[in-house]
Amino acid sequence: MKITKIETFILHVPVTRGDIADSSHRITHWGAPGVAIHTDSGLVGYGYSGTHAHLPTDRLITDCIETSYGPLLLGQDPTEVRGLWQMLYETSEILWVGRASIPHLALGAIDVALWDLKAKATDQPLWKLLGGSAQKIKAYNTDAGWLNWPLDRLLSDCKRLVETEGYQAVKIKLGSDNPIADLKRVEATRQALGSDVRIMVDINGRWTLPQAIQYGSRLADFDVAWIEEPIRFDDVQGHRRLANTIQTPLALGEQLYSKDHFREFIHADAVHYVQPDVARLAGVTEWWQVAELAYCYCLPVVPHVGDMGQVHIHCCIAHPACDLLEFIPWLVPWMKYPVKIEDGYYQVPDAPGAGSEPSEEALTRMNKI
Ligand code: 0YR
Ligand code: MG
Repeated sequence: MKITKIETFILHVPVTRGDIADSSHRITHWGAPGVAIHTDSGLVGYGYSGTHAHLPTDRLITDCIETSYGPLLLGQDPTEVRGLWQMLYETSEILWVGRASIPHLALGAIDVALWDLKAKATDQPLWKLLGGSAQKIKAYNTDAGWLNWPLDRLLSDCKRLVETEGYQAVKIKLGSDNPIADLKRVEATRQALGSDVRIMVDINGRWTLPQAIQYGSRLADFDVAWIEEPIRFDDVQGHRRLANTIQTPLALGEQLYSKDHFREFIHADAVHYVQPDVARLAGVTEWWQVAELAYCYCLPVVPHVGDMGQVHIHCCIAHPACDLLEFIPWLVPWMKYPVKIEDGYYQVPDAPGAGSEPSEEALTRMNKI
């Protein structure tokens, strides 16, 4: 099989519940800038990154795919995924500006498309190609805990997820200008959901280390399962000091671009729940390396879903470090084989591929951007 054509797309979809905010971002749309890799076999592989639907920067990603990586892929055998990843990563002109940000996101989309092709070419879902056995992965839901929800909406949304939809775990956003009000939201959520539900909190990097020590230490009173990105994303020493100071475990990784970043956090004992993202790392290839690293340190891997779980469900089924995965429903109406959750568990996908192929309707619309 040979690669014959590289085509890019940009999909912007409305977030399901209108206008949502965490401590650092307020968004109305999610972005999926990506690539379709065509082959002489007729099979097409799809991969995409996850963004805040900002057209100028999404175009930087698709331009990088088209003009920097694309020509290097034409004529290659797409099933040699790891070899191609290494070749693309080490292309010296790109490496000079790469290793993070635009080129890394672009490489991630390409890598997912290559794994999608390889799985389709062998007629199996990616989790099987990666060597996994069918198992349901528990989902935790992030789509009720937005920071711009008034308290009554936060509580009624969380209760609906637990009592009606069957989730056993929810994440709520903190990091407002008023940390005392934040703590009251956690307390009220715990009271509303009872003691058996897992509650996580996400600061999205907003607190200073002293704030994280002061307020983070009170989260244990509400049996919070983890505190996510409590302080600035890249601060290894700050997270290490926090991990040594408060009882609540730390989760992070959605803003880390490479296995090198993860190695520094893990080696410093600065993280407990490891959250790599195929859409931020350079795809499944690098995600797998991070998961292996975490597994060797006996740390659970709970991916962040820049892809909205479509590819991650395959990775989680296949990797022994995973038994829980974030769920946000934004891409469900736009994918050919959208992820399915029943009673709080991701169902096992059975279609061949990586789950990364948009629906025909989405593809038609995308091409108009
Ligand atoms: C909104 N998940 C997150 C959303 C999410 C963000 O910007 O994307 O809250 O990525 O932190 O854990
Ligand atoms: Mg987060």
